[in-house]
Amino acid sequence: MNKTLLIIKPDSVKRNLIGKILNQIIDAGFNILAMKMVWFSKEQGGEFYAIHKGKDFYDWLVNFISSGPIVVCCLEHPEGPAKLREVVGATDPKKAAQGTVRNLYGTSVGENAVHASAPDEDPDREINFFFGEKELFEY
Ligand code: DAT
Ligand code: MG
Repeated sequence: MNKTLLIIKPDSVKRNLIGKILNQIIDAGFNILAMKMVWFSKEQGGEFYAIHKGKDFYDWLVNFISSGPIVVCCLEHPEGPAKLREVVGATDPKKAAQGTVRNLYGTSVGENAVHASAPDEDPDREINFFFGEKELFEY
């Protein structure tokens, strides 16, 4: 089983969408290995999104991700990060395939409901950012 990280972003938490999003993820065949609600400081948000430093949307993104509580989940699925990206849909909700999380719940390219680790951008780094090895449940 391949592990990946999902974050339910502040827009979704504020709109009470945690349950709907988790249902959709579980229905797609993911196991939840660990999960917690956290509220990032600006510093933590900036460190998590360090890969985007220098981009024109970086300051906005760091402000947004630390604007309210988020729900962070370590997930596993035989097809791992690639499968989660498929279920989540394209970054811009307007371009996200019908029925994907971002199509259903995203409202703009920035406020796009969830984060999902990119398969080629070190999902393990993102998992380790939040969870220690011993915190991950084994099914
Ligand atoms: P993804 O979240 O699909 O991996 P990304 O890694 O390119 O997308 O960007 C990270 C986040 O930054 C994305 O979820 C929302 C925000 N973002 C990306 N492009 C943006 C833009 N042009 N304007 C505002 N926010 C943007
Ligand atoms: Mg990304």
